[in-house]
Amino acid sequence: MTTDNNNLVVQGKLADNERLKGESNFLRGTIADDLKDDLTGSFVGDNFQLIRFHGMYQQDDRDVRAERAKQKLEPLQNVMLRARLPGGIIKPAQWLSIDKFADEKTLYGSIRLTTRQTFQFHGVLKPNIKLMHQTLNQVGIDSIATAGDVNRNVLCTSNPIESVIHQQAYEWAVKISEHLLPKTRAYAEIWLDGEKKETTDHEPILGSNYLPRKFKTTVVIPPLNDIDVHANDLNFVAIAQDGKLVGFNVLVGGGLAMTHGDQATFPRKADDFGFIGVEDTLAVAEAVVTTQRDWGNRVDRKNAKTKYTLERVGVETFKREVEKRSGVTFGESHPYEFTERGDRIGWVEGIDGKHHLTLFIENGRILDYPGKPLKTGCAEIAKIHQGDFRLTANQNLIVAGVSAENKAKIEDIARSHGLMVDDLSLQRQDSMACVALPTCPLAMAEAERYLPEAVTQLEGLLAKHEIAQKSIIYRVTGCPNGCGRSMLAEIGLVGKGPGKYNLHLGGNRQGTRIPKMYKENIGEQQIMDELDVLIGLWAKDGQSAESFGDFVIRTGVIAEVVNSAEDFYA
Ligand code: SRM
Ligand code: SF4
Repeated sequence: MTTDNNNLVVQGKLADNERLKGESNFLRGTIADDLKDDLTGSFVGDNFQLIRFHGMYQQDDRDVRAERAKQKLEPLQNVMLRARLPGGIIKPAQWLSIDKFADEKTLYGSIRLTTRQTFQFHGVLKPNIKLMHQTLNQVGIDSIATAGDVNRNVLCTSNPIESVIHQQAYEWAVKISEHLLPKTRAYAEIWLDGEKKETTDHEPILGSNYLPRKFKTTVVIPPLNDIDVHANDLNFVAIAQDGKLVGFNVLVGGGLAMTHGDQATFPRKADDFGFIGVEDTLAVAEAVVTTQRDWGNRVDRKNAKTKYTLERVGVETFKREVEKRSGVTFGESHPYEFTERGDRIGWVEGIDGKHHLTLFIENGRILDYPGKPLKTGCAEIAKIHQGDFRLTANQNLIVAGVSAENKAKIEDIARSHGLMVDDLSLQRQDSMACVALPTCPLAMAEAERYLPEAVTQLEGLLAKHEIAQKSIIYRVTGCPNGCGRSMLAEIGLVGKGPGKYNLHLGGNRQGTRIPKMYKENIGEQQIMDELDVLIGLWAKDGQSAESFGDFVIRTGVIAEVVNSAEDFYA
C-alpha cells in the first residue's frame, strides 16, 4: 500500500467491497431475484453484502450449525434486521406492531435493543422479509442505512429530564440522519414495491461507491455521555445557554474496533474540532462525511474508518478540509463536562412535570422468560401509554412522558412482568454485553449469554470486599470488534476464543479513557481470580469516591492510554 504525495488518498488495489458497491446499481444488485429463489434461504454473491445497506445481515444459528451439517442440511439461513430509529424514539403503536411481528414471524421471538438505540429482529426467514419491511413501513419505520458503508442510525442522549434541550437535540439527530441517508430508491423498489425509475440515481453526499467504511454519528447532551461519543466518527456535543441549544462542539474520529494481532488497528478517542452554531450543523456533518468519503482508505478495510484517516492525514489537515468544504470556521470549543454514562433506572420527573420510567433490560433482550414475561409487559405498557418509548444506548427502555394519572398503572404492569425489581444491583446496571453467540458470525466467545453469570460473580466479589454499594463499568464483547463497547469500560473483556478473553483495565466512568490490556487470553475463572485481587486492593486502598478505573491507573496497576496510536500496545 502506498499513498500519494499529500498522503490524502491511499493508492493500491481497491478492496472488493469497492467493486461490489460500484457495480450494485445504487445498492440494488440482484437482491430482488434472490428474493424469489426459494431453493435457498440465502442471498448469494454480492447480494450477501448489499442487503446490509438495507439494514439486514444474513445469519444462521451457530448452536445448530454442526448438527445440520451432519444431517446434510444447509445452515438455517435467515436475516437479522436492524431498524433506523434516530435518537431511539418509538411510539407505542409502533411498538405493538414490532412486538407482533417478533412473535409471529421470527425464529427467536425476541426484540433485541442494541447499543445504538435501536432494535433488531433476529431470525427472519426469506419468505417473511418483504412482509417485515412492509409491516415496518406501515408504522413509519425503515431500516435504511443501519448497516453497510454509510452513516448509521444517529444517536441522541436519552435525557428525559431537560425536555426542551432534548427535543431540540433530538430534532437535530433526525435531521442529520435524513440529510446523510442514501438517496437511492433501491429500498423502496425492492421491499415496498415502490415505482421503478428509469433514471440513474444520484448520491450527492455519499457518492456512487458510498463511504469507505461504516460511519457513526451522535448528538450528545452533557453532562451525560450515555451514547459514548468516543465510539463514534462524528459527534455533536450540545451547548446550551439559558435553556436553549445554541450550537455544538464537534468531535471527530472515535472508534473502538481492532483486530487481534494487528497493531495497525486500535480503539481511538475522537478529537475536538471546535464549536459551531446550530445553523451550521448539516453543512459540517456533510463536510466531515465527504472528506472521509474522499480521503478514507478504500484499499484496506481494516484501516478505512475515519479514525485512521485522521491518523494518516493529521487532525489539522482534516479539520481545515472540513472548514473549506462547509464554509464554516470552527470556533473555540465551549467548556462542558461529562460526569456519567449510565441510565437512571426507575422514575425521574422532567422539568415539564412529566414522569419517565427507565426499565433495565439485561442485554437488551426483550423476550418472555419463565416467570419474567418482559415482552408481554412491554406490550401491555404500550397498550395504555400515551407518551413515547426511548431506547437507550445502554440497551434499556425508557417509558417517557407518563402523566401523573398513568404512573401507578404503568408501574404495576412493570412490576408484575419482572420489568421493575427491587434487588437490581448497581453493578448489574453498569454492565453490558454484545450479542455474540449464537447469531453473530464473528463471535469468538460468548458475551450476552455469559454476562448474567459474570455479573453475579462480580457482585460476589464486591460483597466479599464489603463494597457491595459500589459498581464498576463492566463490559463484555465476543470479539475485538467491540460492539458492547468494552474499549470504554473500566473493566473490558474482549473475546479471544471459546471461554477465553483479553482483560482490559483502566477506562473511566465518564467514557473518556480507553482501557489497556492487562492479561491476554485468560479463562473465566482466572478473570475472576485477577479481579478478586484488584477489587480487594481497591476496597482497601481506594481513595474516597475513587472509581475502580481511576484506582488502577493511580496505583500503577496499568498504564494510562493517552494517545492510543502510540501507547495502546506499548
Ligand atoms: Fe457491531 C459487526 C452487533 C454496535 C463495531 N455488530 C456487527 C455484526 C453485524 C456482525 C457482522 O458483521 O456480521 C453484529 C451482529 C450480531 C447479532 O447477531 O446481532 C453486531 N453491533 C452489534 C450490536 C447489535 C451489539 C449489541 O449488543 O447491541 C450493536 C448494534 C448497533 C446498532 O444498532 O447499529 C453494535 N458495533 C457496535 C459498536 C458500538 C457502538 O457503535 O456504539 C461497535 C464499536 C464502535 C465502532 O464502530 O468502532 C461495533 N460491529 C462493529 C464492527 C467493527 C467495525 C470496525 O471498525 O472494524 C463490526 C465488524 C465489521 O464492521 O466488519 C461489527
Ligand atoms: Fe459479534 Fe464481535 Fe460485535 Fe460481539 S463484538 S456482536 S461478537 S461482531
